[in-house]
Amino acid sequence: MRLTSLYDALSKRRIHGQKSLAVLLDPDNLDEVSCRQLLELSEQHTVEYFFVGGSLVMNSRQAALIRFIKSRSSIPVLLFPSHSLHLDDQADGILLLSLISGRNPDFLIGQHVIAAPLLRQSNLQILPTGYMLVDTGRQTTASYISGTTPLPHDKPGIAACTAMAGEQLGLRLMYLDGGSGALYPVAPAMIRAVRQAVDVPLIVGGGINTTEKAQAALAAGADVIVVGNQIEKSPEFLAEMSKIVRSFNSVATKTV
Ligand code: 1GP
Repeated sequence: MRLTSLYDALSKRRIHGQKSLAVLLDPDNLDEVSCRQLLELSEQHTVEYFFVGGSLVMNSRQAALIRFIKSRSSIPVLLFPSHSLHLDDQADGILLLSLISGRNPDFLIGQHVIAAPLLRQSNLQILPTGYMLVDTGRQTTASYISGTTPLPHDKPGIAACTAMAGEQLGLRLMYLDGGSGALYPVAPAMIRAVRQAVDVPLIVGGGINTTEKAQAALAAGADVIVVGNQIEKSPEFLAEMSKIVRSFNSVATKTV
């Protein structure tokens, strides 16, 4: 499988210490009016990626949502699927998630087998991602639906070894996720441990709902922070998040 331009860009940003902001758009929670507002804000304030998906996706709005984004924005859309049915060729790429924190074969490899021929036919750029759910205070939809136990919040060593194994198996991104609406975000100590354990770009999300939490995740070594809920609740939070990422990047540029 050839590595893709989206992956190359992420890798280069990581090498140059450039952080990125990803906004999670959940088709279950977004109507056209709020989506339009978010797209306008994303044009005014830099956003590197839109992640589209959610743990359930109960409605059939995903295709319409992606069409809407693609008609109004050039920001890359990455699918963030919860199962093999959530493919959509209108997106630019897919975070092909293997749930390596869990021991459910269906989410480690099973869904991927079902999706493989469809993915091969599609134009989607594939980003093989080690997906790690972390316990962040309450059971999330993702851990419930996947039937997996998340990584203990205060065991950075387990997360580091899990990421290391994922990298050794050939996964090209790691995603530490507290799950949408997590009571508290992934601990900086865990982000730091994973950052030190692997070379691949590191995505961190779940429960990032203040500038301090975003700052802490970036300082600990996240290359991409993902924000969903808080931006859905207060769209202007997108501007604050973008500002924090830009301030990290301007320091990184000066020190290169
Ligand atoms: C969840 O990482 C994402 O998979 C985003 O979480 O909605 O809590 O920002 P929030």
